[in-house]
Amino acid sequence: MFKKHFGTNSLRWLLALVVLLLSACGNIEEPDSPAASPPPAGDGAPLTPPPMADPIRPEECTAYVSTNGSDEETGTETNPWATFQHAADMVEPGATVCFRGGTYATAETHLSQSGNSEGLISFIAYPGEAPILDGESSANQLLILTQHTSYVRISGFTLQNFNIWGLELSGENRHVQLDHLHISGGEAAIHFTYGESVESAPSEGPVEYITLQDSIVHDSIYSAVDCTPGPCNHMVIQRVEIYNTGRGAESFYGSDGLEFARGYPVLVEDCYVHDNGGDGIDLNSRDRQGNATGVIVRRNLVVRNALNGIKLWAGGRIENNVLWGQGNCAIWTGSFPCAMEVVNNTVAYNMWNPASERNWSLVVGYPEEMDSPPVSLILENNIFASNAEPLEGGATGIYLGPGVKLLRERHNLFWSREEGEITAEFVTGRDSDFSRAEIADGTWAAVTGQGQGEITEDPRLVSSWPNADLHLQAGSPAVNAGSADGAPDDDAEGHNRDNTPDLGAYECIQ
Ligand SMILES: [Ca+2]
Ligand SMILES: [Ca+2]
Repeated sequence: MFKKHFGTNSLRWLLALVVLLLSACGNIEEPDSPAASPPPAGDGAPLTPPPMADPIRPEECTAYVSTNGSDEETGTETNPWATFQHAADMVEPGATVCFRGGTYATAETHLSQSGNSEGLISFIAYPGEAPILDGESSANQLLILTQHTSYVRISGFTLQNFNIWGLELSGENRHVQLDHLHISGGEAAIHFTYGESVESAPSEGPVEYITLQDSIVHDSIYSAVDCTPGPCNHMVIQRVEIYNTGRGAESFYGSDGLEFARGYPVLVEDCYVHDNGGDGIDLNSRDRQGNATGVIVRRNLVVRNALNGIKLWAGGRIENNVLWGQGNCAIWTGSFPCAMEVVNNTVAYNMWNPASERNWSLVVGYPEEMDSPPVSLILENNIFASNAEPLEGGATGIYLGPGVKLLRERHNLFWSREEGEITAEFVTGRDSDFSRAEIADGTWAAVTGQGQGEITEDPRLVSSWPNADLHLQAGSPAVNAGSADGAPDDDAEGHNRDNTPDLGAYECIQ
């Protein structure tokens, strides 16, 4: 009887109550789409189930593919085709090919028909059904958009058991919409552009105007979503969960969750990027001229990646992200000349894993690829706290390189390394390390002309490593401590920030 009446709603209320008891600032909102909202921080479990396609109406289907169909048939609902390849060869602009549920043994499939600006060609799961494209460990690739194939939508498929790439856009592909996909395995789940090496020019050209939304990609050998050599321009990545890539024998360098070597603008938002063997999000590593414009990385939950969490080499805005559990520096930016904005992020409990390397929690303009890359920096409303387990020692404050110019640095909270919260190599005439006390007593502000509203207290986050929850506890000194004109309108979870924004990615919602 108890079980019978203890339904889903009751469970939700109970969960909500537990969260409320834990923290007055906790997130108690329901996820609004399968891959949209990260689970409570600390829950490393993959988001399931695989996302389904946005519903279309059955009457929108113009052709059908079914596991019991035949390519000799006409592709109607009652006489469906059998293979993706046949459907791809038959379609014209405006076509909507609906795939019935079931597992399709799939060989390398080349999509060479384009839609146009009046009508995409859509390959989509039939409403409510789940087609699976299975390479049976013999196909090296599953879906290949050949050079110039454009105006295509691919939605609602699972791609599995391929050896190299699940989905490839080989070059000169534009206006491609990828959504509600579940792709696992291979060397990369999704590969954009083609070239001899990361350093070479793309042999089939760039890809541009691509959206990847509401999808799950994981367990590739190298980078899960890989744009090398690039460039990938005008890219939108939203609500994608990327995890467990590069965890095998080939792990670490070159095994990022999202790796775009070249190209911009790029928007990466509302993604959950976790437990990858390299970096979480790595953009513009080969854009050596610097000054990448329109690169925005915001509202992502970036957790337990073995190297850096977010790495923007050539500029951009990093906003409202939550980063914990990285095995190395959480945010690494500005290796080339550029403008960087780092605003309202919560960066805490990185480098606590015993396998971690001790490094700074934020790096801007480190002389590595270039001597003293010139970087103009806005650094505002962030929390940097408890980065690296305190007993381990090591450099865990933030690093600002010799070429950094502070446009605005204010309203940040520093609570990691008492003797060196900020290392500022551009400062001359004194030691470049600024202690917590020197931030608190105004020394940092006097030297730089910045540093208004800084906080050097424990931010009182909800919970620590290894089950970190970086929401603020009620009464945190970060509450209402932000700069209003610098803060984004909403927080990482879409809550409107008030006139007194909190520091970090989460506004405290009472
Ligand atoms: Ca990388
Ligand atoms: Ca507030």
